[in-house]
Amino acid sequence: MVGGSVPVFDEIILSTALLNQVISFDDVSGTLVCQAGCVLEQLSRHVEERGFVMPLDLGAKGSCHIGGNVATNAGGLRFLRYGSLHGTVLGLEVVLADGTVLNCLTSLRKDNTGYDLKQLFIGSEGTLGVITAVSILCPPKPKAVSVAFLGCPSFAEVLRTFCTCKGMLGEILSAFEFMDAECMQLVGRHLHLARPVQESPFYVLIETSGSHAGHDAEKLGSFLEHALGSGLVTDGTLATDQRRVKMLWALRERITEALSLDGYVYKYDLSLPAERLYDLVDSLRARLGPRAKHVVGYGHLGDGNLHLNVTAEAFSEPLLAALEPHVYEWTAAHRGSVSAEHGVGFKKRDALGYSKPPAALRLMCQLKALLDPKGILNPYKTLPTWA
Ligand code: 2HG
Ligand code: ZN
Repeated sequence: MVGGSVPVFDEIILSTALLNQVISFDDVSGTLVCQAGCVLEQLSRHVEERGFVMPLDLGAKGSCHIGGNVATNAGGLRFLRYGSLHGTVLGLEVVLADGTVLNCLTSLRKDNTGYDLKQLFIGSEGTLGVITAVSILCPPKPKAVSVAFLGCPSFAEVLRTFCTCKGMLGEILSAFEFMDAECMQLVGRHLHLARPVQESPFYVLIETSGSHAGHDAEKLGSFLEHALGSGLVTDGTLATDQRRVKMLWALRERITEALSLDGYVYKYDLSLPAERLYDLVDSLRARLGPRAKHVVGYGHLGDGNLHLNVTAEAFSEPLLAALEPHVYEWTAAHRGSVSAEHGVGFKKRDALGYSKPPAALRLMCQLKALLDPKGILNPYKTLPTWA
């Protein structure tokens, strides 16, 4: 997405793939300690066998490493329920630029001993140190998971559905995702996934996870009755068995893949106030006209995170110039973030100023100079070009 892990000039590539051992799992607290090269899906299986789940889940789970997830502060599909890795990571082992092994691999929930150093490395994209091991808090595995896939007549109804949902489902709500009609057309066209509900301008995927299937079903049932009865949603389907839950999730999780089969993709990952989240998609469609094949909006509405993607037959400078800096200026004007969950990497480093004040950028550069004075760790990434 942002080229955070892509070598561009003269880098040496380190692989942590052989650091793939689970070190320990405490089944009272749910704390997993493992090496950085463990694949997320394998860790998920490991903790699920013990009655827990990983606090993060993302489309790339079959190949991504936990060390990379932490280094990039990956968001993903469980963010709404379990929050950011800044909260769930309890400790890290990191190798610093001078070779020092910084062992902060604690498993304590509370440790208020001055600066919380591990936070510096979460989301630093490997620019301040190399994460070699992670201690992470896993919540108990929910006993019942249900997914509702609904069609909404407009974005205003998507927002109202979200508010209603928070009110009526409360503590069992674990994901609230949305996608527009063009996303659905693209997953249909390129991946042959069937639309599970009537055609609508917008779709939402709501997941609930709880400890009592009967209790969750009752709550979800009365929410759906209300949503359908009041016109918030025009059609919907509900899944509780694992196979159908997965099938409904695939419609949302595989949008990225469908887009990549549509042509060249310009990708933006923005944090915006939920009420204004879709305005940018509408206004870009009008601005770009037939120059774009598709302008789509989808994402983690529950986290205020829009994935704005524009497809075209091929890369073109004029189209890029119509997108940037417009998208960033629009985001800054609405006090959003130019990178919600995918980080800065190589591509976004000169857009940082739209989301961070100069004093914050200076401090980032000072930290980089302190921890990596020779600039050997993931060079050309994360920090502004002028740094
Ligand atoms: C998702 O939520 C990913 O599907 C990818 O974060 C977003 O490709 C994208 O724009
Ligand atoms: Zn995402």
